Amino acid sequence: MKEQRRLVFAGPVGSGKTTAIRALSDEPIISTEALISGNNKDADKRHTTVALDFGVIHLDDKTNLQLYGTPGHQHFDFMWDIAARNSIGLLLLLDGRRSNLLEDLTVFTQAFRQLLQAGGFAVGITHADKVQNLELLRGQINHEIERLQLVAPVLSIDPRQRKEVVKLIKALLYTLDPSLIKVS
Ligand SMILES: Nc1nc2c(ncn2[C@@H]2O[C@H](COP(=O)(O)OP(=O)(O)OP(=O)(O)O)[C@@H](O)[C@H]2O)c(=O)[nH]1
Ligand SMILES: [Mg+2]
Repeated sequence: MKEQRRLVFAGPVGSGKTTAIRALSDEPIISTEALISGNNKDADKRHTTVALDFGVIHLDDKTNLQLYGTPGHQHFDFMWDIAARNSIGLLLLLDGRRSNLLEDLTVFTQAFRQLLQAGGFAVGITHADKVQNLELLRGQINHEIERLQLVAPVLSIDPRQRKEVVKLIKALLYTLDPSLIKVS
């Protein structure tokens, strides 16, 4: 039986968690998406995760990296704890378009604080193509991470591009266990 390692993707609605897992997974993902009702400002975004997304990367003959995507809606935050159980790290995707992005950082790091005490942590800025001053934003995030007494690499990534998400995963694994960096 293969050894299973688990990584959790978290972040606000529309930050690209499901998109990232879809881009990464070596097998078709299992997702629990529901149609968003009412007026939706983002024309591309018609579905939202209501339970969990599940994908997998076959690292080698002996190890699988399981990818758990959580719902962005705080309404479903009980799933955050379930996903965090037995995980080795948190990939937090922050939507660069959001004016309250730093608040998101606080909310999610607080919610996943137990995982962060023992596990790895990396932050991806998504929708970076729509951010005017990316370096300024990255600086603010780094500053806030320091203020929260946390340590994390911060990279801007496009979750639709597998290579970019892999970069973020590698950054997380590097801080945790460099022997796991077999994902390509
Ligand atoms: N242009 C652009 N589009 C992006 C980027 N990141 C994500 N998207 C798009 O934004 C949408 C994100 O949707 P999801 O992947 O469903 O987001 P999610 O984080 O799973 O959202 P919830 O499940 O509702 O919490 C998709 O349509 C992506 O194609 C980016 O960096 N640039
Ligand atoms: Mg989703």
